[in-house]
Amino acid sequence: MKRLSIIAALSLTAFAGAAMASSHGQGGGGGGGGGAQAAHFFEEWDMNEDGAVTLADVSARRAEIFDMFDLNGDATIDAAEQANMAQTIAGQEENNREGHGRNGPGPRIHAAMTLAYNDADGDGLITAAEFAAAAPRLFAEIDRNDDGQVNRLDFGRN
Ligand SMILES: [Ca+2]
Ligand SMILES: [Ca+2]
Ligand SMILES: [Ca+2]
Repeated sequence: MKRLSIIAALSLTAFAGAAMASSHGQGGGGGGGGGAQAAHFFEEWDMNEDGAVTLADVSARRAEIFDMFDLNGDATIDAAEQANMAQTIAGQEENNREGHGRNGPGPRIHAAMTLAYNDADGDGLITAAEFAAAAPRLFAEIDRNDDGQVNRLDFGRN
């Protein structure tokens, strides 16, 4: 299971790299990347592949992400593991700035992986329980039209 998640993360990185390469050198040709960006989002977050991302999908995917970054498997993401996570996110953000991902939920999803977002008891550690508890908050942020699912209607300019 953990192995699968890591492979998924690696393929995500590869995808971002390819997107960066293909858009490199173009100015800010707005709008064009929306379709690919949405497809990528669903590929990663629509866990039961029914065409919509629900709170259940987000919770399931975040549980996988937690396991992926909990390198020593102690159900806590400690400072060292947070540093690794921050580095991974920074790399993805950099790719997104190159032309895809600006209008989608990516930045919010990344923000929701930080210590500040998840550390409810302020002890500097992100426990599995804290990470799970933050999922509904993230979901409410990315479900812009508040219909209980994130779909293409929730992608857009603002
Ligand atoms: Ca789904
Ligand atoms: Ca850990
Ligand atoms: Ca904590």
